[in-house]
Amino acid sequence: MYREDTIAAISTPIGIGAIGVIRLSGGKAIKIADQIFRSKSKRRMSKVPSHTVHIGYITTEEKRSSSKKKDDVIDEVLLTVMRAPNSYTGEDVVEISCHGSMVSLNNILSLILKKGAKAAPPGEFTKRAFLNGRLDLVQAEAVCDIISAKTATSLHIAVNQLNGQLSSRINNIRDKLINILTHIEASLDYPEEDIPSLRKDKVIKEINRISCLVEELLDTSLSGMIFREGLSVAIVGKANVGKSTLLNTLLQDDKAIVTSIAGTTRDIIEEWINIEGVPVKIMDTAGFKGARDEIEDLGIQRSKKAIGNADLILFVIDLSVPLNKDDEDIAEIIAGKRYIVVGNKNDLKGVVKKSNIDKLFPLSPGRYSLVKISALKRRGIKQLQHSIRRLFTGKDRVHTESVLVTNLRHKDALRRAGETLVAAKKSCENNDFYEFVVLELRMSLNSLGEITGEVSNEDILNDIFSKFCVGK
Ligand SMILES: Nc1nc2c(ncn2[C@@H]2O[C@H](COP(=O)(O)OP(=O)(O)OP(=O)(O)O)[C@@H](O)[C@H]2O)c(=O)[nH]1
Ligand SMILES: [Mg+2]
Repeated sequence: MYREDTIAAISTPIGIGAIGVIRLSGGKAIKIADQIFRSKSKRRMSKVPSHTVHIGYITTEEKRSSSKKKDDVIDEVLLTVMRAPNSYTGEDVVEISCHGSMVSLNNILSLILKKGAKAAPPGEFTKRAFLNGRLDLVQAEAVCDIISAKTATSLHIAVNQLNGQLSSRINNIRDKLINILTHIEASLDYPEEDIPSLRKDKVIKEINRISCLVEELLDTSLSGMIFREGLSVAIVGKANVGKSTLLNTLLQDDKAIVTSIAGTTRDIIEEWINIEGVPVKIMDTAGFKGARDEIEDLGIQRSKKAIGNADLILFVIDLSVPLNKDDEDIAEIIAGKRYIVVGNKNDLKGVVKKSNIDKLFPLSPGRYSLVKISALKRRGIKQLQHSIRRLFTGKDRVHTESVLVTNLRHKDALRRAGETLVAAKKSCENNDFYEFVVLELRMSLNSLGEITGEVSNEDILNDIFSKFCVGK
């Protein structure tokens, strides 16, 4: 069992709320509760059963003289006792729900620290849960993802991860690897024994099967990471094509100023929206236009920067006026990026033909996707949203029951596992010694073990848990 000092932290956000929660975990948690808490039922917390809640007061007890004691009540609270090992951290845990005032929370926390607890660094409770075997590393990371989930879909994927669905897929692959390793190693250790002789083609077939399982998981990582981290999408186009109108329509809010004057938007406006479950940071940018003043120049520089940083460009053109040099300039700038051409003002009489748009992209005529909309009349918006989601997460709606790799750390470890599997297969095919094959398979096994935390080191753990909030 992982034993260290007793830790404490405020687990609810800074600010005023109906209630605030302070958490304590460690060997002295319940003893400290007895020192600072007076229950209305006069029971001592060291005597109460686990998983019970008690009403009472947090008090500072000061000795005024040898006989007289003065009790200062800080707050009336509910105190929950959860004993090891059946708690979040696996240690004795006490949770104090007080009134959600920062004064009350801070005073109770200071009192607890005075009684010998240590202020918990970020993620320390979850780190202890991991070190005590209550969660594996993938599940611990899911806790962080649940807290920061941006859409219901992201939340669903993180909850599945906390339930151990990704872990069990990884463990299943590891078991298969261990099986084949045991078999090869046994034949190396006891060549004369009666172990069914190793057939090379069988080994290769099995490594292939394992490789496919790793690849299947890796294939989910693009969608997975997008559901977790979100996409950044820039709305770009020449002045007056309706970029800000499109932003407002997507937000269903009048966030950006819209006028018929070319050059209305000067600065980047950004907001998070939910597109079919994908969290999207959408950016409205200043329109490109030939003649311009100093402010417009600066705005366009910012637009170019936004193009550079975005995962996807919505290149808005106005279907009701002829394309011009500004459209050509933008097409050239975005050529190397992922983009969708958005033909706006489809409610007006159109003058722009497909062949005109093709000329904007001489290197890839017809290979772009074009969605015609009317941002003003809100037509074609659903189709545009669908096209955005499909570009990144494939043809079908993502099955949220399915397992997705959402985390760069997991993706990197899977990639390394896949590479060493390929190397192991090559060694087999080249008739290398089985010792080499074993070495490569062991490297794959280690990479997979890093994901769940079977194999870990202090640096990896510190890096992961430092991203958590204090009190989690
Ligand atoms: N008929 C029609 N008019 C539109 C549509 N979308 C925008 N407009 C009009 O086009 C004008 C310019 O719209 P904005 O949204 O400000 O255009 P913008 O691209 O943001 O312009 P800048 O910020 O100046 O670059 C406004 O008068 C809008 O009402 C549309 O789908 N149909
Ligand atoms: Mg604008």
